[in-house]
Amino acid sequence: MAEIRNIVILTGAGISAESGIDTFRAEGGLWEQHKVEDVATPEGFARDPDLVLRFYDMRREAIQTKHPNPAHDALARLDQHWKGNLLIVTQNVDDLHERAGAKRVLHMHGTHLNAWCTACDAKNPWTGTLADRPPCPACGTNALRPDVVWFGEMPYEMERIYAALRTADLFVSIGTSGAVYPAAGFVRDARSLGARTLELNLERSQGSGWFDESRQGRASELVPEWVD
Ligand code: BJW
Repeated sequence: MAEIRNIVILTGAGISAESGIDTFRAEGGLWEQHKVEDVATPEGFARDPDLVLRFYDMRREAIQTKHPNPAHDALARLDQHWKGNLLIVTQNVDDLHERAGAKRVLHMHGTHLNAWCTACDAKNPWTGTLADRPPCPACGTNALRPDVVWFGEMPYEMERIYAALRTADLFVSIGTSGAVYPAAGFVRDARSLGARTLELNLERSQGSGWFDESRQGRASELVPEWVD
């Protein structure tokens, strides 16, 4: 990687699959057991907040019992040693990149570790449940929701992400199906701006044709192989 200085890495549910966290679109994945429009849209939340809060309580509880796998560990090593610019843009709401030791991480779809108060806009660190309708620690109103990005909502930190994509020499996509925009479009953006593009995924993603190179396999094997 001699000529490479600026790296953007996009991660998705596939990187955490071997830690035991369910992906969304696989057979037996979350969207097979739950209707996406019921649990991952603002309209679904307005219709049945209890259902949505229970869904996220269940996910938050599960994530807290899981641990980083060799793919997270490898990216953390890269983050610690890479002297150039590096940004790990994760679509995941889990904190396994951080728990592995990575620092340069951005959660574009939010985090299960915050509760967002829609009354006062406070983002409160959160490890407990939300379905029991606790009050917001900042304003006392019962208007907490998970701090995650649902369909139809604007993903976080888009300006920072596009700024990093503009100067990227290398864009690497790991464990994502390429089904959800705007993340699915990053490969085209990065490539049209001159970056080399690499995909590491169990299978070819929907946008696989846009990558200069696509390697298929388990993240716990492919990512350490690529990093070390
Ligand atoms: C392994 C593995 C192993 C398994 N090793 N690999 C065109 C342009 C722009 C927007 C749109 C558009 N068309 C439609 C839209 C709107 C919409 C959208 O994309 N809809 C699609 C269904 C078409 N997008 C939005 O609404 C977004 N907002 C938006 O666009 O705002 C306007 C805007 C426009 C332009 C610029 C900027 C903004 C918001 C999307 C929010 C998504 N939210 C969710 C829920 C988050 C909270 C939560 O966790 O519950 O995010 S949905 C869900 O999907 C979650 C994920 O982050 C996301 C992506 O899923 P991911 O990670 O790819 O998982 P899977 O399961 O799909 O794939 C896993 C992959 O891993 C598979 O390929 C496996 O093979 C692989 N794998 N095991 C390696 N061991």
